[in-house]
Amino acid sequence: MAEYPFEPFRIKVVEPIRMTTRDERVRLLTEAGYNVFQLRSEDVLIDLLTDSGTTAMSDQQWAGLMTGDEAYAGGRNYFHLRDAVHDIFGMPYFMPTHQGRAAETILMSVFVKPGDVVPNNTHFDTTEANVRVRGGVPLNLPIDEARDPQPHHPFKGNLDLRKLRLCIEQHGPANTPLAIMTVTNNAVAGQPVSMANIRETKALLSEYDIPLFIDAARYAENCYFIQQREPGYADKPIIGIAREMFSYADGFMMSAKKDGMVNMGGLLGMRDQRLFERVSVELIVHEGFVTYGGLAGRDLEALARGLYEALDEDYLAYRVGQVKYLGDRLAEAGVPIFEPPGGHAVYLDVKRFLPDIPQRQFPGVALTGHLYVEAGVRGVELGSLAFAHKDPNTGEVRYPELETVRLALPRRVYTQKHIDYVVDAIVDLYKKRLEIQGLRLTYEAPYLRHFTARLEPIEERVIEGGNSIF
Ligand code: P71
Repeated sequence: MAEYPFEPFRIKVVEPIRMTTRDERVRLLTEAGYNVFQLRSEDVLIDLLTDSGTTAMSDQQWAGLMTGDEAYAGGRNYFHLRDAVHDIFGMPYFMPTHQGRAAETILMSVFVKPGDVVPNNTHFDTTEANVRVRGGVPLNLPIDEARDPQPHHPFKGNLDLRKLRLCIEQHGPANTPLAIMTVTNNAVAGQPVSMANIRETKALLSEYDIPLFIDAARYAENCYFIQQREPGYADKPIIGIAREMFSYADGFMMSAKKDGMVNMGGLLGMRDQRLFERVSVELIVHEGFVTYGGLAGRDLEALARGLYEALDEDYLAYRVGQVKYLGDRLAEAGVPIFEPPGGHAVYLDVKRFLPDIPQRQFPGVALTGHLYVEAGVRGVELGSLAFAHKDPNTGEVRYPELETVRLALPRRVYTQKHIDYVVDAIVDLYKKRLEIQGLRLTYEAPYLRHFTARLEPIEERVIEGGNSIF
């Protein structure tokens, strides 16, 4: 294998990137309240904000759009999607939703009552918010190695079974309506979960009759890691690994905007017919009829095809290889990242990148802002802005263990040269890291505040040469 990931596709359609200057970007970021969610994408050179919904679809998917059947009920594309869901996930009941969080909302509305706890290897932001909105308590139970930024464990996304048992014993099975396994573990640097861990989690939950749901946004990438790293799976095809993985689950919810290879869409699947009947009611009230769930018929077709494309081994080798290439180049240059690189993104380790800025001053947001100004690259903070929360009893702010800036790679979008540009930009920024200073909030919303927050520099610091923006 070459030292760089081979891109197993040719480019048929291109989308121009608008060039910007540093001065322009300083102005734009200031207007955006130092929050890159408030930027226009046209003002970004390389957009690594998310791998969600940013996939380049294939010619087969675009061709599939033309076969869209836009009937209100029983459209043909629903049945294509149903066949794919049965084939890959083995779930007898499923429904499309417009995206992942809609599936979460519907699921939590039937499962969670105030005071319930919902354990997860680690909740991602929308799952956590959907539990909280129902008055529930989201609990994160990652293994201790998840905190270690060095590459000491092949499956740092795993759930800690000892913590899970303690949690159930402490809160009681009656107050634990479901448990979730997020694959890959997005809040833990996109790290994978092993098959053994999923199997053992299911076995433990069965003792208490608690259903296991898989948050399957990046399940194909997770299956690829299992094939590469877990003994006994090297010769198993990815689809076989996926079938085994979901055989341990009572259901799954999925943001199809990731490993569904589409720009919009979600899935909710389950084994239990009575549960399906209950969630169907919610779906029809909030999303649409069960054969389209808030999507157009053509979207269902693109998803039915995209699900298989994400399982292609040449594609996955390129996909995970591209992320690894970015991570390895940065690590070689001495930039602190979480190692090993995850499936969809490289996460900068902000506590080591900016050790002097405390979490209450949002060092990850400051770093994200500087990366945009210096290079036009948009990452996203996943740290004290996205995940800190106030303790409801004491009012004390709890900061997350990991403070990261995530560089998520859209699927099939950026070339080798784009990635090299990002590496050079971050290595340059690392040399200038002492110029970066903290921020304070000027506006925050009660839930998911990172999307809409506005911030300002804590003090104007004039750096010699006048090069600092903050
Ligand atoms: C991601 C996102 C979406 C996002 C989040 C924060 C900033 C920017 C973009 C969404 C997920 C996810 C997992 C594991 C459910 C959802 C919600 N991730 N589970 O990582 O990662 O799905 O966006 O389709 O509603 O950038 P949805």
